[in-house]
Amino acid sequence: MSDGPTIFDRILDGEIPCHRLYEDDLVLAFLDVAPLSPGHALVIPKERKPFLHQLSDDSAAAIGRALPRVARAVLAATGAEHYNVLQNNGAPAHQAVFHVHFHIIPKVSEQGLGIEWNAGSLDDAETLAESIRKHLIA
Ligand code: DGP
Repeated sequence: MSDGPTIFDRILDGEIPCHRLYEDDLVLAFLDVAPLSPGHALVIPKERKPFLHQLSDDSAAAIGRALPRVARAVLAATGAEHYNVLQNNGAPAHQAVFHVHFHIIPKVSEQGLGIEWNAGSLDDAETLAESIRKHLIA
């Protein structure tokens, strides 16, 4: 991961064009340049952080407000009824652009996100839950 500006920084700065869908003080949404299905959109904070857990509460709240709005518009425009929201953090987790972004990906028959879901079992869950609770900051 380089520390330089990402492609999304350059979109935010107006250096690179995008198909803009929504914008407010804290959020921008635009069409993904390599869509998995028609209407595949990206919703990004204007705050320049690579990972979700680094976002300020204000950016996180703004993203939370924008996501359902953009999803409703994508569904209405494409006629899709189903969709996935995907948010990758880290190269091993398939993140390619190191600026927080949420994908809204309509699922239309075979088009959209394919998921391999290798479910495990819930072992010693309360120990783990207790550890996570201890790390949560109110
Ligand atoms: P991810 O693997 O979650 O980091 O996905 C990055 C997405 O960003 C990928 O679906 C393609 C999209 N993308 C990369 N470069 C550009 C660009 O220049 N413009 C737009 N609109 N999308 C881009």
